Amino acid sequence: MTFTVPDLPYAYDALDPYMSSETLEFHHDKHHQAYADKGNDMIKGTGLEEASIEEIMVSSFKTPEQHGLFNQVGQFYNHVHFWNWMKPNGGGTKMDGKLEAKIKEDLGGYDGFKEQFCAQGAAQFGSGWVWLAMDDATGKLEVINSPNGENPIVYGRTPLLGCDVWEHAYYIDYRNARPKYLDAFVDNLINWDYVAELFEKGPLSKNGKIAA
Ligand code: MN3
Repeated sequence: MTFTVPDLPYAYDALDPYMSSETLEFHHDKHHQAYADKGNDMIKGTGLEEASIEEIMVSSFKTPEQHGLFNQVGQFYNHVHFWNWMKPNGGGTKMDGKLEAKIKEDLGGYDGFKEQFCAQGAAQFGSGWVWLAMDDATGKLEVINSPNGENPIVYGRTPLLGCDVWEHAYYIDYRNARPKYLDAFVDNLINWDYVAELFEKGPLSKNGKIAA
């Protein structure tokens, strides 16, 4: 497959003041584009050229000599979804009823989710991500963090929501205040409609996207 960066689903200034156009221009046009370019370069000759992106991630993650490829493709994938995990006037408690009930059951409701998501995001040492993920085996929702370009897929989980906590995601707008960025992301940016859409689809390993 060829990695192509999709356009942002909103204008560069649409997430102001919580995420500036300057951040989105650098993050989308430079960082995401670089992951695509390097991924396209590094996949040549690996035998994974025809695989799905999920298969490429799972396979290259397990293969030490392909970790360089994994990092680029993982980050490419994470950012494709990251742009969709945000929207103008997003965040807060307004979400699909089924998703809301599941978050209540597994995480203690919105407040429990927010507390864990912000704490795990702040606790991720160095570059990485914080996730709301579904355990493919049990269907249970959980909040986890991961380093660098890793994501729940390589841990047998399905990502429903992810927040980029690499410094490039927030340094222009929040400097070193990662907790303030996480607070703004949860309260003002989350696109719960997209989270609900992924939740409805269920575990990736059970809907044929990746081998169980
Ligand atoms: Mn990033």
